[in-house]
Amino acid sequence: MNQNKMIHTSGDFSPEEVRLANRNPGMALELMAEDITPVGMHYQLNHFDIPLIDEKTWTLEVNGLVRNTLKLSLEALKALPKHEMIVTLECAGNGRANYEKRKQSMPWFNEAVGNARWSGVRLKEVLRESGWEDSVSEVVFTGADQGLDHGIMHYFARSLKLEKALHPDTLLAYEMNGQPLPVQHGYPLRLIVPGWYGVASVKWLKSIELMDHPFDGYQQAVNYHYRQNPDDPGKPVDEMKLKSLIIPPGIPDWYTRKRFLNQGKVQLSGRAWSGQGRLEKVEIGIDGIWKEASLGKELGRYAWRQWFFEWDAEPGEHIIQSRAFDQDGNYQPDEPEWDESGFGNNMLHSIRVHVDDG
Ligand SMILES: Nc1nc2c(c(=O)[nH]1)N[C@H]1C(S)=C(S)[C@@H](COP(=O)(O)O)O[C@H]1N2
Ligand SMILES: [Mo]
Repeated sequence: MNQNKMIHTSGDFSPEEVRLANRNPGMALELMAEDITPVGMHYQLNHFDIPLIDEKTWTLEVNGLVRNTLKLSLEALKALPKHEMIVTLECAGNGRANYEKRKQSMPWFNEAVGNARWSGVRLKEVLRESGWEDSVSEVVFTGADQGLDHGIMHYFARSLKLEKALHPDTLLAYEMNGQPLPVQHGYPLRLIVPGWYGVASVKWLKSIELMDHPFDGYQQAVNYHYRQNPDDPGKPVDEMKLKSLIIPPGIPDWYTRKRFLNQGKVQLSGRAWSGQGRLEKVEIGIDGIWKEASLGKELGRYAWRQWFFEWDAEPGEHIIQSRAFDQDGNYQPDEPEWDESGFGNNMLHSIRVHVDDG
């Protein structure tokens, strides 16, 4: 796996990490007060340069082991039945910077998440038009963005097993929050694989290829695997793990982001989600004493859920923590589980606050 050799680091962030952080904005956590993340506040993860696509000349090609090769305009796609879903997307690297030893990559703390309304056409509607050979097992999605990673030149591409591609909620989206896809989120067309980490949802789609063998592209076969060590063959990153986050209460100090509150009743809130759609409850810990939060309304099978917790804040320093539980009794760990690439860190969220008596 030397194609996947990684540098781990502690402490100061490198200029490369800061540059990636500037190119890939996160969601300001206070925006979790909104059910739907406004377009400009949704996190972004762009591996290479954002491709500028002209919708007049763009087509989606569907090829490979199909009965009919297709070249579909955006208009042709829009003529198919429209499907809409509210979907929480999170980057698999969210939480990477919270590791003691982090991989040098995009240094997310907790902000690589957003919840949007995506609409478009079910992928299976398009695959029904192309048809496929009996031998087809895998579907490859290629974006228009190209670059190098570990010396390998490629277009960003990912695959799904045929069964997942045919799932009624696997979507080819041309709208986000009721508007044409913004350029940074994949204009004119992107895949949305709800419940899975964001990497599956290929942006700037230019082609879909049906194959009878596993796809060996870099972002599929090498990158985006959970690994315990560099030689570990690893397990592919797919469903989003159970997670919860806290809207930082009170007011911040500009530079340190430390939080300041007045004593008395504070309404704490945040969001929780599970890629499997099996969120059961959220617990809030105040200085290590845990109590159950109440849950807000369900926005949909694939959407985050708001939680609320009233806290009677007493003067002093406090640690506020949140952890979600699923219907199988799993809950977020106290410490990150090790991963070579810093993928899938779903440790509980902690915020330190200072409560004033004034
Ligand atoms: N073509 C293309 N698709 C892509 C990416 C990319 O760099 N290129 N990044 C992926 C990753 S890692 C994530 S987390 C999501 C981010 O989607 P967003 O920027 O719309 O939030 O897009 C995925 N799809
Ligand atoms: Mo990602």
